[in-house]
Parts: sequence; structure tokens; C-alpha cells
Amino acid sequence: MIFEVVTLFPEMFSSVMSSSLLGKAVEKGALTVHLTDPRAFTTDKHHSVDDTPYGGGAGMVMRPDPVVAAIEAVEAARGPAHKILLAPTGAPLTQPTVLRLAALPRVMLVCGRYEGVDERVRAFCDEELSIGDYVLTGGELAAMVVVDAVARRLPRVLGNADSQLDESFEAGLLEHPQYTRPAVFRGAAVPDALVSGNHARIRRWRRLQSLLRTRQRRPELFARLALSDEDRALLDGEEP
Ligand code: 4GS
Repeated sequence: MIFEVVTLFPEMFSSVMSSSLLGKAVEKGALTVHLTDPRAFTTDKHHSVDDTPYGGGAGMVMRPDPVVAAIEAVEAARGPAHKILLAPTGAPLTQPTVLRLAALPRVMLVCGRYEGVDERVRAFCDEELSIGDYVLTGGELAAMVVVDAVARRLPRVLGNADSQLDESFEAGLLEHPQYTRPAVFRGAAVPDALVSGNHARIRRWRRLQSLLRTRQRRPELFARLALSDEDRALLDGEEP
């Protein structure tokens, strides 16, 4: 899949895109990332990409003309893309959204800077996503989060082992606890079920842990679950 990133700071992407799993995905050709700098589309002698807000106030706003010129140049050069603006006003990024994006051939990520982008840029994008309720200095880190989460769901990027690991989250559950050696660490032993060798018992233990954790830590996710008869039986056994 191809990501088109529109950013005033393309250099921010180099280490992330060449490291570990993402680097391998790029080497294999499973993932391509093109970077386009709106500053290259400025027409004034100072190459201005920001300006003061109409109506006054602190900070600067990203001008719409260089951003929209960059968006249009990318599509003219390489074809249409599903265009996403990263901003705190967007819909929250969730794993279902990640899976939806992983099925698209070309996704454009538009990164804002300063106090934000001119409102008129939104009309040139297909959707707006937020990575969480906090304020970043730019949309670049948010765009890298999207690339990372989407890339690991592409065929040829990870082994199936990992797709299975994600299934609980994709089903709206938190992951169960994980353990590796040593069997006892600073007095804390690995739970009996996991060293029992009984695969049905292990599966039930993990399922119950996922359910308990989700109910405890993310009640809003738990409320939306469609519990199976086995889920109810596991939870009933926990609280007689
Ligand atoms: C986010 C966020 C963000 C907002 C960009 C202020 C610079 C900044 N983008 N999810 N202007 N949270 N963007 O904080 O996506």
C-alpha cells in the first residue's frame, strides 16, 4: 500500500520509516511512503506556509493554498488517494479504522502545524482522524501512528502469529496478560494455567483475563461486547 504524506517536516519520518518492521515492509515493497512538502508549492518570495489568524488571537494558522496545491500535485502525479487530515477535531483512530485503511491502495495523510490548518482545507479531504485527546506540535507524529498501525496489518508485513494477537482488540477486548521466562521473577510466579500444558484451560484462562481486564479498565468497551454463553460462564465462575 502507498502512503502519501503532506508535511512541512518530511525529515521527521526517516528514522521511523527505516526502523525495524516498517523498514522491512518498505524493503519488501509491501509499503511505500512518499513525502511532499507544501513549502515547495509556495509562490511568494518568503515561501510562507503560515499566517496570522483572521479575527486575531495568538499563534499562526497554516495557509490553505500551499497545502491544497501539494494535495493536488500528489494526485496529479501518482493518482487519486483517500485523503485524511490529522487533527484533534477528527474521529478517534480505532482498530476498525486501521483495518479499513489497510484495505485501501493509496492513503494521503495531511499533517497540520502551528495552531492548525485553515478550515477550508477540510473540504479537500475525505475524513479527519485524531490519535487522542491531547495536543501535539504537529500532525506528523499522528501520521506516523497511522502508518505504523496500518502497516502491521498489511499482508506480507507480519506473520499470522501477530494477526491472531490482535483479534481480541479487534473484537473490542483488551489483550490478556503475557508471560515469558523465568517461571518465577522476584517471587512472582507465572499463573498455573499457562504452565499446565492444557490448551483448553489456557484458552479459557486468557479469555477470562481479557474479559476481566476490559470490564475493570475499559467499562465503555465492555458495555458494547456481545458476551457468549461461555463468557458468562467464565465470569460467573469468577464471582460465585
Ligand atoms: C493531533 C492529534 C494533534 C493540533 C497539530 C495543533 C498542530 C496538532 N493530530 N491527533 N496543531 N491529537 N495535532 O494534536 O491528530
